[in-house]
Amino acid sequence: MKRLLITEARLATMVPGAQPYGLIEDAAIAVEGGHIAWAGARAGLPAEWARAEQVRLEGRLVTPALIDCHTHLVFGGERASEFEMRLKGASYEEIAQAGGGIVSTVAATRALSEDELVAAALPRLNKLMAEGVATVEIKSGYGLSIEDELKMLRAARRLAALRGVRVRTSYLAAHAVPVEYKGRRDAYIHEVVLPGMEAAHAEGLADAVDGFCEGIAFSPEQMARVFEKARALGLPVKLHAEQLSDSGGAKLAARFGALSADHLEYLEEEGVAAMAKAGTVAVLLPGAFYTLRETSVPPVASLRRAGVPIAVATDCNPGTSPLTSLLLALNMACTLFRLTPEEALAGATRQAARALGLAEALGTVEPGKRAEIAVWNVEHPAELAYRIGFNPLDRLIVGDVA
Ligand code: DI6
Ligand code: FE
Repeated sequence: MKRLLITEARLATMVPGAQPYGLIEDAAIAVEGGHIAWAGARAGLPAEWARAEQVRLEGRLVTPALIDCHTHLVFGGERASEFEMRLKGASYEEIAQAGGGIVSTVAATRALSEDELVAAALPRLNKLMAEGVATVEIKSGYGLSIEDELKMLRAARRLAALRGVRVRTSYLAAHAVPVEYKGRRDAYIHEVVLPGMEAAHAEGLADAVDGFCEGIAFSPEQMARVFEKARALGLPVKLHAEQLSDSGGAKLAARFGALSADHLEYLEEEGVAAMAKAGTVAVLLPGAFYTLRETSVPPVASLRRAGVPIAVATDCNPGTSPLTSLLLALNMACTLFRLTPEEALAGATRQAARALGLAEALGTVEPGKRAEIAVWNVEHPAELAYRIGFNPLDRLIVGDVA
């Protein structure tokens, strides 16, 4: 098995404990067969590692590789004209009701082949990876027919092989009602969402099932039907909840033991309590908050008090968050939502891993985890959230350390 010793690192393990960021000065990380075998202060390195091949980082900061746990990276077209409409005063909901919004991206996505979708998504994926992202969640949800949803999921999976990145896919057919089902949401769920989930599962294309619980999308009762099917298939669930109003989505997600409830700008205390009890991660998406010029802030202090794990992601999508910088999302989470830089970084590492059900393998630098680390040209981990539009990544060291 290939062995590698990383030395001269300032290591932010992101393991919770006495030290902020789990920081270890003059650290060494021993890697074997793609896993971390040992990590700690160099002085304590077991003698057997003394002669392993070494990579010296000359004091650079090391963190777990970043994880973007909520994206809609695969889609066709763009929505700059909607951006212009909103600047003239139209709201997101008004545009959606007038046939714009998600369904306009559906038309553009249906028009592309799987190959074309891959090609459209690659520059966005490249941009995320250039900032230290080694795991990215990608949702369907712009196909809204069985074949087009499967096409999106296949395209997402192909990105993984093309770029050596870990992709987790979420089946999001319950994202919007397509034009051909206008006014017939229940029929859409019955005829498309549920059988499509079965087809995605049969092809091994879905790691989780997601939905959009909102007045302009699906009710908690409709989402419950979707989640029951997911449960029957053994698929974990997550939910876009309380983004534009308090619709009871977080409570529903918690009732189904969801991995995460995402957005949460309108989350109330009851939802916070339900999430805490269920261990559901709160995924905050400041890019969407910023783009929509939202004024209601997710209840960060309540989430903290209740011990709900908080993750941060880009929500990269053409409508509400045309954002391909996870570092900028961390900055926004601090400035707009008042997360601490440590919480923000945990939100894109340890807590993001949890939001994807990958906490056992990823998200911290400690023995037993996958060796997936980001090396940065900064002194202190707070700098990752502090800068705006600056990329200090030195390199990503991933997987089998080829
Ligand atoms: N909420 C969002 O912010 C994205 N999806 C969702 O349910 C927006 C998707 C879009 O507008 O294209
Ligand atoms: Fe989203």
